Amino acid sequence: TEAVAPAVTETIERTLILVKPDGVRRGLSGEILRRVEAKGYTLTAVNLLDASPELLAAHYAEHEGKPFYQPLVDFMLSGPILAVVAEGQGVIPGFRSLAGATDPTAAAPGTIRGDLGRDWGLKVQQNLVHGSDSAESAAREIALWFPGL
Ligand code: IDP
Repeated sequence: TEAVAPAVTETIERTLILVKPDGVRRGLSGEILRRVEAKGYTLTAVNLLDASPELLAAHYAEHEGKPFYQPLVDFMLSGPILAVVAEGQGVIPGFRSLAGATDPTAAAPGTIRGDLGRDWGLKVQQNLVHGSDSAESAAREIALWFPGL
């Protein structure tokens, strides 16, 4: 009888990363993706696009009605966004950790927001990046930004 290798089912974890318009405008896309790759994650899809209001409404549905919602959507419409799917073990919390705290003024040095960001906006935190916050969000957001993937 042949030895049967144990079935190692590795779940491929994926997250959606967005380099927001401030990051693209400031020429930080390469630096941000460099940090993601240097951590050991793999980029599996990238797309530079001008997001539509409909896409942003779906993406930020959970924030609808909050005071920063409309300024946030307007900011995300202000220029191209680099949408990226990154893959790797623990990539969802791992990228959140690389990104740092939502408020770039408070974000720790060593993080993307802490090293490269500061609060450029009056009504919205222009904090360079978005990263999915859970497996459910990642699946939902990847389907929105990369239909067909
Ligand atoms: P996250 O991007 O760190 O996950 P969320 O709470 O999901 O933060 O908020 C989405 C985005 O909305 C933030 O990245 C930031 O750009 C903006 N935002 C969140 N909270 C505030 C706020 O209190 N004032 C202004 N902008 C905010």
